[in-house]
Amino acid sequence: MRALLLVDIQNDFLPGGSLAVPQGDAILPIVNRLQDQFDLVVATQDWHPPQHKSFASSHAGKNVFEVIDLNGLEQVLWPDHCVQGTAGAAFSEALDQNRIEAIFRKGTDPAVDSYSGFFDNGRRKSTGLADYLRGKSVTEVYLAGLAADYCVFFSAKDALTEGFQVYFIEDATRAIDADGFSRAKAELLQRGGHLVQSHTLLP
Ligand code: VGL
Ligand code: ZN
Repeated sequence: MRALLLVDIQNDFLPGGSLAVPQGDAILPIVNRLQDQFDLVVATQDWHPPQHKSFASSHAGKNVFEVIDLNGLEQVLWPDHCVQGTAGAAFSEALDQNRIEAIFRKGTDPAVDSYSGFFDNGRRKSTGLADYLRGKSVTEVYLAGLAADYCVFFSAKDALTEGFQVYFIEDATRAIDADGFSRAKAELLQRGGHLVQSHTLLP
């Protein structure tokens, strides 16, 4: 079975949002067209409590995009984003949501960030996504969403370590940082992942 994982297609990562990914909205029509080509569609949702430790505003004297050590993990400090229950945390109105069978929320622990939809950044807690997919007999995971160099990339890496065949739909993602995305793509290929373009999946 083939699953499409829609990563963090939320207002705060789209133009006008607090952590807008450049051209993030360009993926919306693609992602909507792709959904019918899959047996299963699942989404992740970045879902932080207020004053999450990944927010620069939670650290006096620190600036957005500075990197700090957070309990032994390297942490980029982000603008406040995807705060639970806010409009910024909601999925885009332009995203077709009818085919989404399950939503896995992440980043809910105030002290640890969670880029991947499978595990937190310290790999201490699982969201249950891998077992959910295995329970649905999924063997191939296709990834789309935002941001390519953070949450989509980390989700793809964990999907590989969980034993799925992984396909990163390059034009159905956009990155925060172009160089970071180049490195991410090289790493994914080196780990056995595949890069695909949406047109190869559409009729
Ligand atoms: C993300 C930074 C912080 C993402 C989430 O969805 O890529 N990036 N939180
Ligand atoms: Zn976040």
